[in-house]
Amino acid sequence: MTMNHSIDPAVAALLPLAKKEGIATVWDRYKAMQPQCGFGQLGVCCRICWKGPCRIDPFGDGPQRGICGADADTIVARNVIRMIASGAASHSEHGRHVALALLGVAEGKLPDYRIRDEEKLRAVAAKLGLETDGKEIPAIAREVALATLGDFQNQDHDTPCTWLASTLTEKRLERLAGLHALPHNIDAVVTQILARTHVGCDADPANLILGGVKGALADYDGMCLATELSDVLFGTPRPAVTAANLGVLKEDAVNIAVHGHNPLLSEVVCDLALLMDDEARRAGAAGGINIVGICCTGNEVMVRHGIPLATNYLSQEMALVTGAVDAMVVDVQCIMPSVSEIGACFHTEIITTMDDNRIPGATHVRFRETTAAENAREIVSLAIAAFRRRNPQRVVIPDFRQTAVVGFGTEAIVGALAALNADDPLKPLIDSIANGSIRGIALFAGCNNTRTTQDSSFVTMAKKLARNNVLLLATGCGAGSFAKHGLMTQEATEEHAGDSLKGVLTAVGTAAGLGGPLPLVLHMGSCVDNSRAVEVAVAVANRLGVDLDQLPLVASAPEAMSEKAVAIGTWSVALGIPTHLGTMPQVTGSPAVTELLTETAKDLLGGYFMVELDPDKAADRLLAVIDERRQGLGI
Ligand code: XCC
Repeated sequence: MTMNHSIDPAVAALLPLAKKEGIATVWDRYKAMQPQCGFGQLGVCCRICWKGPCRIDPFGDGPQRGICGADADTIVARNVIRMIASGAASHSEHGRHVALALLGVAEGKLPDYRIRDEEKLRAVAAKLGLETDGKEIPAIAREVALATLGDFQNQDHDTPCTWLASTLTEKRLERLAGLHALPHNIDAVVTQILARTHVGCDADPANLILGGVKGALADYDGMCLATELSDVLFGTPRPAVTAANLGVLKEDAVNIAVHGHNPLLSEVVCDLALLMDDEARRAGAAGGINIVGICCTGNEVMVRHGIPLATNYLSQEMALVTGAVDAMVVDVQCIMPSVSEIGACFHTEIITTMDDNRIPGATHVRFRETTAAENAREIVSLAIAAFRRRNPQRVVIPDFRQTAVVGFGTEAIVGALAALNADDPLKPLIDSIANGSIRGIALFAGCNNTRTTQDSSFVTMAKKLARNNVLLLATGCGAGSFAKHGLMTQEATEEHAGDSLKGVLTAVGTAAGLGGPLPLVLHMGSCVDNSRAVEVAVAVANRLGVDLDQLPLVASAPEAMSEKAVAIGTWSVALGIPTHLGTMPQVTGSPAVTELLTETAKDLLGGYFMVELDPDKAADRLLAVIDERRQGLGI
């Protein structure tokens, strides 16, 4: 394996240090894992019952059926939709947590939280079809929370989830209803996937995949409500200038890395850090407390409050290798269990906070919304105490940080466009697409994966697409990649955008008071914030009177890794969006499932998966798809 681990210069700077200290990283473990199981890679290994494990011989000489009789198509389909169920469960559990918090705030039970964006609350209520006239904020919040929780409780199969039904185009809803793919209840749909994939149940690959599509749409519903209600509680993203990469750690400050996904924890830690800054200074930290983000928690606080991003998924361990992180505070999802072992090599407190997400060796502070400030105070105190134990001789902060202009949620994008046309903000965007100044739109999402060189495909594809005048949106660890590599700057627009795209970004950015163009890639937020991109697309589609599968819009997850990414990719396809994967999905052991996802989906849904591991070729394929869509629209 001669592949480079990462194009991130901070990673390159720290890997030799990790080696010298005898610290194993994700890349060492990846190497030790080679060769990886070929059956697993093809998706043909079944571990669903204890007669197994069974695996299908991909070459046809050995068994073609598992002990129960399931063939490769059944096994692959079951495996992939179980991944979707887990992804949907993860996003939606996060969403439920936020919805319950909103209810608690509305009922005056959570003194450490408040509604920070009343305008957004009213907008959300209107979107859900709730009457708000003459009602006080707590009453509206309560109704919104209850309507949202209905998406976890509704037992009427013919009534689709509220958020889904109020955020997609009519045509899309009809199409999905025709396929019986509209979820009525997030929890029920996740449960149904687990039930139908139990030994001896659904064996029809097409039927299973359709069940997976429904699960993926439940995932969309869960992330949509998580995003929108988080805005209500914590503020809607606004453009802000901040920075990314490990150079945002400070030698003279108590460095607290917030890592995971759910803003309910990180927001209160940020609040408490402000209040406890003096305490940190008294402990000898002249720079006070420095909060930095990792993964999607990092993206959440970055787009809302301009908190710098330390790094994205694959290099989370590197943050610890700097010896400068005093506490890594984690909640849920994408936290490598290895962090506690690496933290123990230093003075770093690894603090878990959620009772159902613990890591051996970490300190557990039981986080409750009812006692949030008290819990956050304990967390920050642990960080300050750890700072006192920090060994300055072991601190190596690589001097890499890039400016990042972030915070482009739907409201911010529409707000910027309104500077050009206050009466009809979407018009400048639509005109630019119609006249070809913007050739198309690409949403970059998804993770990092050891199977590719970290960040490399993101950067290669984005530069090529931008040169070809494609407007770029990003979320999750994809957004982290762009932020770390300086592509969320005005300079990047000057350097990499094609002439007509540059013209549009400059006109909008200048009118919006940015004193120059919008950044080359617009940071929309965390993974749950992919729903923001859908919101923009739906607004454009409605305005044009077309459906989503007619727009020159594509999505790409060049380094997809997690079950959540499988769920997101699948709803992206279900919404009609051609969706590129830059890592090989574990489905190719079934020609039937592969065909369903890459070909049949096109007829049924308008969207489909495209797999291309070479980023340069992937960009070409996306451009071709964009042009095909433009032709279809006659533009
Ligand atoms: Fe996790 Fe969201 Fe993937 Fe990053 S992008 S590795 S899921 S943190 Ni969501």
